[in-house]
Amino acid sequence: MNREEALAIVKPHLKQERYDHTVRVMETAIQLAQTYGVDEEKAEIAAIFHDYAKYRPITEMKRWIESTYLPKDLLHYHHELWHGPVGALLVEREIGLHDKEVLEAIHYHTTGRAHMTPLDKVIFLADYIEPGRKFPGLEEVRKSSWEDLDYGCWMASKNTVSFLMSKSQPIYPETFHAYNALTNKIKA
Ligand code: DGI
Ligand code: FE
Ligand code: FE
Repeated sequence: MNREEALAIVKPHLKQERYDHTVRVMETAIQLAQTYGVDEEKAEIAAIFHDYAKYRPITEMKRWIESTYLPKDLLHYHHELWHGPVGALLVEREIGLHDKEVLEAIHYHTTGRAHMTPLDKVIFLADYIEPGRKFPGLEEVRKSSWEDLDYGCWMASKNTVSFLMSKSQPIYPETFHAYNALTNKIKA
């Protein structure tokens, strides 16, 4: 599947603004992959499909979580977290994409996880720093992202955890696991 085919498949599943975000994540992910020696084709395809399930009805995502191998604890957290794991499942089932590394990068793109693969990190960070984003502290993350992949991910993860805590939001365990693992890695 080439870039044009993949984009044409994903487009009807997204609103225009989300499609535009997807294209920017793709461009950013390819640049990060080039910078850090990560497989560019995998980065491209994972980025194109990372938000595949973003607009699935909450009830449908809930059913997929209940009826498959997906972690049940997701049901106790915000439904915004569901589109990554459900997206990975549906990209495999509906698109027939079976690359485990690509599916895992899609699965964990919102929360991260402990010991993220280089591809996980490229997608996680590209989603956070793509040029259309506006978060407090983002310029600093953008700058670090081109100097040190772990440090960029650590800053993105730290900002997300701080933001969620400032809003008194529950934090999913994988989100903490990502932050803890990255903190230990950059201190080592
Ligand atoms: O799908 P996107 O909008 O491109 O971005 P995303 O997949 O990173 O989703 C972002 C949202 O997910 C953002 O509002 C922060 C939120 N989020 C990330 N980790 C957690 C979380 N929300 C909760 N409640 N808990 C988390 O651990
Ligand atoms: Fe997302
Ligand atoms: Fe996204």
